[in-house]
Amino acid sequence: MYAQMIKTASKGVKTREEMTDQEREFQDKIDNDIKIEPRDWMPDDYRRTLIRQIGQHAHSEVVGQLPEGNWITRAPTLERKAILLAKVQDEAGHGLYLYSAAETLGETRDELVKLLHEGRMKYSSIFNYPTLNWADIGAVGWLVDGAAIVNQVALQRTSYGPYSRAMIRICKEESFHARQGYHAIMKMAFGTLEQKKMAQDAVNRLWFPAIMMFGPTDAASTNSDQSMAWKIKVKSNDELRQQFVDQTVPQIEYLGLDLPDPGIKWNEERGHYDFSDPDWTEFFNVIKGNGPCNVDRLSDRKKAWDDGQWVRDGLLAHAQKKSAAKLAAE
Ligand code: BYC
Repeated sequence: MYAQMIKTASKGVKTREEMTDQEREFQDKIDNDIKIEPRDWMPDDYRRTLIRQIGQHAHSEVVGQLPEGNWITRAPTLERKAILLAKVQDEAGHGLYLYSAAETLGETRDELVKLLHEGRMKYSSIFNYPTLNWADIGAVGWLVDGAAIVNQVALQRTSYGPYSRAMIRICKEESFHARQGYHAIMKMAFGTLEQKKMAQDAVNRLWFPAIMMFGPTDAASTNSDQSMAWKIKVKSNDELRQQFVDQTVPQIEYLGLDLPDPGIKWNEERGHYDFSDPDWTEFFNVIKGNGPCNVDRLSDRKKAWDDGQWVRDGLLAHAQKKSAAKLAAE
């Protein structure tokens, strides 16, 4: 269904006068913070935007397993290995909650996965960067999951019931993820000189990709106006990015690391840290499929999907056999 509905930018937000009676009634529910549930009437564009965002979010959780999964066998201790294994498994669970939320909108998981594999749906830009060493794994947990939490805490209040409820559960697990990442990077930052250098290098490389996770600037964001009017998004890309910078800079300072951006400076007047813009040309290039790892990530996902076909076939055959036996017994 979504494949037929795909389009890139949302149109301008309708004024109340331009809305039909049904659309006005829908907007009133949103304005009064009444959650929209699967069987409720909703505008086609609301449904499409949700399928796009939730589908993209689900894909990010699943593709996001790759850069970390790659390090499970090379974790430095048994304890770190067990923690990383649990975290990476959680991400698969997050993907499942989110694909299920998208299914309540009438879109199947198989169709969304197909669109991902055909390069017709996106996933978070951050997972197109490599994890070169163990310090990167700490930095991913701390910065990437940290950025994800900032975004997802806000999304707990999103207007679509199943998405909001999935977020509440995901946020609980996500905070463990960020803490384990900070703990791992802390060990390195307070470790030997060589370990500290590795931690610094990881932060330097991952800082800008992490702040790009919040999407383009509000001025360049094509979907924000409508998504905020429908409270699919409750905070803007720039607001969330600022919140992340404000909470993370003191953590970098606590670690005794250098700030990864010379533009980071406390602004007394604004009550926030100033920071430099990431390279937006790089961002748009990465989301178009030209980042350092896009090709590998997609081919790894396709291989995993194809290799798992026999498991899906087996489960389906078992379920069909069970329901046939149940019918025969009735
Ligand atoms: N990467 O109009 P905008 C995790 C696209 S997983 C790629 O502002 P929107 C984890 C955007 O789709 C956490 N594309 O968009 C997992 C749009 O293009 P289309 C993942 C991006 O949707 C495993 C265009 O740029 N979190 O943490 O209003 C291990 C214009 O943007 C990105 C979520 O998915 C990006 N970063 O706002 C470890 C959160 N940013 O679709 C960790 C849910 C923008 O029109 N999603 N684009 O062709 C959201 O909150 C919103 O979708 C965004 C973007 C804030 C990301």
